[in-house]
Amino acid sequence: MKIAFVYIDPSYQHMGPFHVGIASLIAYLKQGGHECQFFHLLGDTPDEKYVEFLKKNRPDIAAFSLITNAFPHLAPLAALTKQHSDARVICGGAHPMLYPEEVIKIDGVDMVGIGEGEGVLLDLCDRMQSGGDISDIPNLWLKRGGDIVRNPLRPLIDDLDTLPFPDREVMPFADSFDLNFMKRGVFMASRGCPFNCAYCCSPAMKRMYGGEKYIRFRSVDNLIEEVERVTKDFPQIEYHVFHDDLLPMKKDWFAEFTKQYSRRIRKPFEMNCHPNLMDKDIAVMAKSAGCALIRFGIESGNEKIRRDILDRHMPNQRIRDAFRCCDEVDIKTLSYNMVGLPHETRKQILDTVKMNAAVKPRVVHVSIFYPYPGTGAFERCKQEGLLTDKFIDSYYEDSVLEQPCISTDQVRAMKDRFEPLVRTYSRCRDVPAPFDKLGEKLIDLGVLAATERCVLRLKHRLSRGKAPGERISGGTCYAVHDGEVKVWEKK
Ligand code: B12
Ligand code: SF4
Repeated sequence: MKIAFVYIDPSYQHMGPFHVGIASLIAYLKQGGHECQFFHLLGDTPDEKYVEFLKKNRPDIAAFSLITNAFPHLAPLAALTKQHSDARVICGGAHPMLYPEEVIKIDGVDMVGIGEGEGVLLDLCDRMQSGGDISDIPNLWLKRGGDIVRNPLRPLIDDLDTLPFPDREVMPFADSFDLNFMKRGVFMASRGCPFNCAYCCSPAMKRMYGGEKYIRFRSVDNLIEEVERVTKDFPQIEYHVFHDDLLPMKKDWFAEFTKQYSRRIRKPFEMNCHPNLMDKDIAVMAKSAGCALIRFGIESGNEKIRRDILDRHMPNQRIRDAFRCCDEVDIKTLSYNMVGLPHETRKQILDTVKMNAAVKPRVVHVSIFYPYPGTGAFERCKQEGLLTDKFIDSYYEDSVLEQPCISTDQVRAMKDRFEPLVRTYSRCRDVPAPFDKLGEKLIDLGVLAATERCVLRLKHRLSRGKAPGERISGGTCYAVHDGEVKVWEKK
């Protein structure tokens, strides 16, 4: 069978055309004897280019990988696929997994893959090839006559080492190196996360699988073998990125990983960690293996918002300690932050700004809260009537919430001013007491008054040609280059 993977990527910013999930599926299907093709569909890709791709490659199956922000692009693409090819259309990925009913309804979509995609796609290709019946494949939902057949979930892949390494040819991995300093290898060592943050899709997927063992790790040997191979195949690579939800989740595994990584790879790397998991041991192990950057979710600097809205349970001191552990061994840090959370006021956003000013991450990442269907946060926003039907391609641009405690323009203004404010509060903290506290109070007052002015300026900029929903500020990009974490503004 010829299967064409389409990566709908409207908010493409700086990461290039590599998608670990699709690369895993391609490797699995190739191993099963099927021919895979790939189309990277960006926000500005003209329809003609996609039609040309279909006509040239004549796939039997068009497989769309979708996150929520890409979903509104699906209907016209499914229609184009049907109009210009004989391909059956199947969708999978985070959004179809958590919202299959909505996806299967779309005209032109024949099937939806729920859960992990490897087994369902291989069974589908094999059965279509042999002319067999496809209606009872686990993880597959399909249209049959006027009905929808909803097959149950198959068990999760228990041993991730049984999977082939993600394919880096069909999806042109080397093309991602064209972008600035981003000469990096990209890997996943695990699937799943033990935490239950209300805004995240990971717990929603875990719930879908009930009591099954959701968190799985590849063996260190298996992972390091892939890293070695990629380092050798792509000598341009300067550093490696582990996209796992939390790479140091299991201390023993991480100890073994860092030991082998430092011996066999010797390149800087970056990873995600959770403040609750971070301690001196992890920091020392990470440093010994060449870790250049650790990314932490602060998300909100206000304990009440974290606990009551985000289901992230940790005191402020824990966050400060986690960053301090990294500072002590000279590992740079990145903080993820959200503004415009449900019921969040400008003052509470300032708590997040101040937390960043206190822990001084090398890279500050800020986005506007976006509730993903299937998550606890989405349900809450829906129940409380906070959700609008606005569609946004990227959560750097706009809020989909409407709430009395803060206007959308104020959220956008706070998002736009977040990083300069972190710098300002940070400078204030360097002033001796009691002037530091006094300075902070004055800035608080200034900021709350100034956001009104910012909102007016923002409106002025919008009226000069930036439509609502278009990106206002570029935000921050970073990469490890010459062993240092370099930061630059997105265009
Ligand atoms: C690495 C990562 C990134 C990387 C790389 C992107 C990528 N897709 O590889 C970067 C940093 C670029 C990124 C960016 C973004 N990401 Co991201 N990312 C992740 C992360 C941490 C891991 C993805 C991964 O590799 N998973 C492992 C693989 C094996 O799983 P998978 O991709 O889901 O694929 C499996 C199944 O979904 C299925 N499948 C996938 N495609 C298909 C297709 C078919 C036909 C079938 C049948 C099955 C199928 O089979 C695969 C193998 O089993 C996930 C969280 C997570 N733990 O999954 C978030 C996640 C996917 N990202 C998310 C978001 C929101 C974004 C951004 C929009 C953020 C932003 N505003 O910039 C962008 C969008 C970029 C884009 N267009 O894809 C959300 C998506 C939520 C949602 N409901 O849509 C997630 C789920 C995190 C979250 N908040 O909960 N991301
Ligand atoms: S720690 Fe990260 S990956 Fe885990 S549930 Fe929270 S946000 Fe999701």
